[in-house]
Amino acid sequence: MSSFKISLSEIAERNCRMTRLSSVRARMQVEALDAVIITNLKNIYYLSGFWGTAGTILVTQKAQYLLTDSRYSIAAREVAVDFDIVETREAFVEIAKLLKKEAVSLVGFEDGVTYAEFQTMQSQLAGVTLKATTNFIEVLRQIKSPSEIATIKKACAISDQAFNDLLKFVEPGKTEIEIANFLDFKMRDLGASGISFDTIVASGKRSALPHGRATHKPIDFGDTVTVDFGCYYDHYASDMTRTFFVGEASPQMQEIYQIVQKAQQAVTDVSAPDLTFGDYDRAARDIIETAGYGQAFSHGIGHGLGLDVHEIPYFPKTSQERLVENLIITNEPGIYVENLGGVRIEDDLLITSQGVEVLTKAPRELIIL
Ligand SMILES: [Mn+2]
Repeated sequence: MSSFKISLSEIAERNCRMTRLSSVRARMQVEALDAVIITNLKNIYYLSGFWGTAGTILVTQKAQYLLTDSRYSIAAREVAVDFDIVETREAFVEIAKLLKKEAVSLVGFEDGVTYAEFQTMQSQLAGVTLKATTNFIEVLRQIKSPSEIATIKKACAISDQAFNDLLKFVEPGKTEIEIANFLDFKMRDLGASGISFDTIVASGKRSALPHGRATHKPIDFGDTVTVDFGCYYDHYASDMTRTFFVGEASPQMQEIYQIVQKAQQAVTDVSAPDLTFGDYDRAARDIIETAGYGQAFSHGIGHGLGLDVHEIPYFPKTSQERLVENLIITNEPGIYVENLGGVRIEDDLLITSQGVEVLTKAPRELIIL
């Protein structure tokens, strides 16, 4: 072992990545794969710590390789210390050689590859059998490590602060795009590397659009305003939605708000290890259906959150799968009434051994600015 200093957090990270590789090999064994090719750049980061626009990982039972081109090979050697780094612009030509050397026959690849990549693979890896895999790495990514949890908490804290600042910025006359830009800039100003998806700002009747894109429409007195936004902090996403009112809120919109808030709180309250995915959805849907707005809650209750802003798990209404510790998931019921408006409240939840920790903390009570 060399004598250069390595911090405890670096050791923890490295151990974590080695554990991930062990999990990959365990899954390879279950599926009788001799090797697996990883092309999804976020999955490459997850396994190796390497972040770039070009890279391919090959994992065999004996070794792990990271193939990238000359723009990235220095960075790759620095971070992916447990990988053999191969500098090339023809990853699959090199992979063919490595597979031949290890006498590999059945090779998994990720089904998210483009058709062009698939054709290249087929022609350059002609000597082996290729087998498509679905969510091979994403399955592992569902359970977050302590450092991933800490990073996502920072991303959530940035969103919280941006929202609190936004409440002082919004007034009649400001346009939806101005509001979106304010949030985007604020999150970057607070240390985010970017936004995790195009910021949604939907005001007035447009708030009935669950994913209304921000337009040049000015905010009017009496408008309902829904903002759905998030950032990337050190590669990890946050995702939060709040609805508020400007000037005044009609009795019906106030009623809808209270129903959504109650439904959203109910989901948080029941969240704990062992709750079925179906019951996670049901906690909100029961309340919204009983209030007569069942048809107006037209989407799922939430999704996983991590390197991607939307990742597995999702929560099909009939799923018997169960929540486990260290999942990070969203809780986002909504009610949308055409020609009136809509309300959605979304938080990011960490499932803990005891129950749940709400990572997004911006106010959820009805706000009239
Ligand atoms: Mn979401």
